[in-house]
Amino acid sequence: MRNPSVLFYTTLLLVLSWAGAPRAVAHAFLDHAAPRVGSTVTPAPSELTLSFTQNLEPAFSTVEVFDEKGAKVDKGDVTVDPNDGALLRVSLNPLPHGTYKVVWHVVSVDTHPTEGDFTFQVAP
Ligand SMILES: [Cu+2]
Repeated sequence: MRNPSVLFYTTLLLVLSWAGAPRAVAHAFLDHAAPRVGSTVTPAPSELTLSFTQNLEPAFSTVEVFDEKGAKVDKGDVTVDPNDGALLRVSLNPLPHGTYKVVWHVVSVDTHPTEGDFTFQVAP
């Protein structure tokens, strides 16, 4: 009768450590973007994509792109990719050369909100 008990508690411990460890770091942080954070690109991109470290809640995840004067230059059609729940997409208006600011607010599937911003440049 002793061995099944030891097995049970060993298994319980393994399950708890497996379940607990990822949860501690389970927020949706920006993993990478296209255009890349801080990059200079040419030609102008027609779409911005943000790839996060965790799947997103589509209803509460958004991104906006602004030009140097603060005018919004994205088309407002933010979607989470149907094939990749961690990928946020938005279409961009034709962008002249200049600096653009990306501002994102997302909620991961574990309900934790994160936000951030960065810039990229379109070369002449
Ligand atoms: Cu989280």
